Amino acid sequence: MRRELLNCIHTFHCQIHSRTTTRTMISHVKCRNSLYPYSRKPVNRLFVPDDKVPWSVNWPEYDPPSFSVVTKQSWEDSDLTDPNFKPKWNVVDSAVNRRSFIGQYKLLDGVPLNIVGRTGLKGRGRLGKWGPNHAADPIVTRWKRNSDGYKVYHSETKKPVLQFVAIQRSDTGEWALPGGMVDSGESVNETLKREFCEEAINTLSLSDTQKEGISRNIGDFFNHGQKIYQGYVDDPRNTDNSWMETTVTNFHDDTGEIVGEFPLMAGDDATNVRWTDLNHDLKLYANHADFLREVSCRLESHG
Ligand code: RP5
Repeated sequence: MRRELLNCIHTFHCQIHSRTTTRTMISHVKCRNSLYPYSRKPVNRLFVPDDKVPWSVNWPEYDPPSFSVVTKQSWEDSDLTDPNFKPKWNVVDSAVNRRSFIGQYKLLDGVPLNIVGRTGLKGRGRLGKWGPNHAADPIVTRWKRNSDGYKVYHSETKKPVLQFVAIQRSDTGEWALPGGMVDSGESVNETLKREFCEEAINTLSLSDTQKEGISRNIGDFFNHGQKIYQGYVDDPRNTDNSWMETTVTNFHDDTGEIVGEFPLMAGDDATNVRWTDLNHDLKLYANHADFLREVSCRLESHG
């Protein structure tokens, strides 16, 4: 009875999910009403109730604090008051993608406005770009198997258990997908593979010959992904003027003989890496758990 109920809930959830994913799966919770993450001094956001999120809702007194971290890295946008900085919004601007997957974002006094709505904080926060900051998130999956190589089925739902590669972020300590920013001029496919290799296999520590070997082995695997989502990320770093967007792609190793056999080693921005069982109550960075739910529905796994 309990199994039937669980399966029924899962099926219902998947039906709802398939109607809402990719275009409208927008969550805007972790970037509101919280302390801004990992700042030396606490940065408080102004409280933004649900009904005041849309910019179209009149709120004349809205005057949130401002916070921007300036590191002077080459990929970082300059201050908008810099006369030499002349970004072109809503287009690909000299190899920097300033378009949003959601649509045209508006500007207020020349400053981009968060495409989803208010966050209670002005400025660029810790993000490098004003407006959309584009990332790519690979979801690398395999079936959980027992020591004899047979798939493991969940005792209650009787569905096969899926495992995915998760990394632990060095900044917040939260578990997350091994994603990262799309570099200027880089294709999303290149980012997906590069970020997985850097964060989950630690290719940055390998010699060029070792890197080439790995690249040959997993190159083909990374050419056959299933796009899961393109759009806004509910990232705790988002502000009223800077926000994360991502392309999420699932790379599934059905036999477990390709990437499933790879020795994982955390590298770059990751302090830990592991194969993680997919479960409905996973707590992950930003809204990464939403993306995994979609994969679970598509592959009909437990979760
Ligand atoms: C999230 O931040 C994205 O989904 C991606 O996982 C990540 C990219 O930022 P960094 O890990 O490069 O900081 O919003």
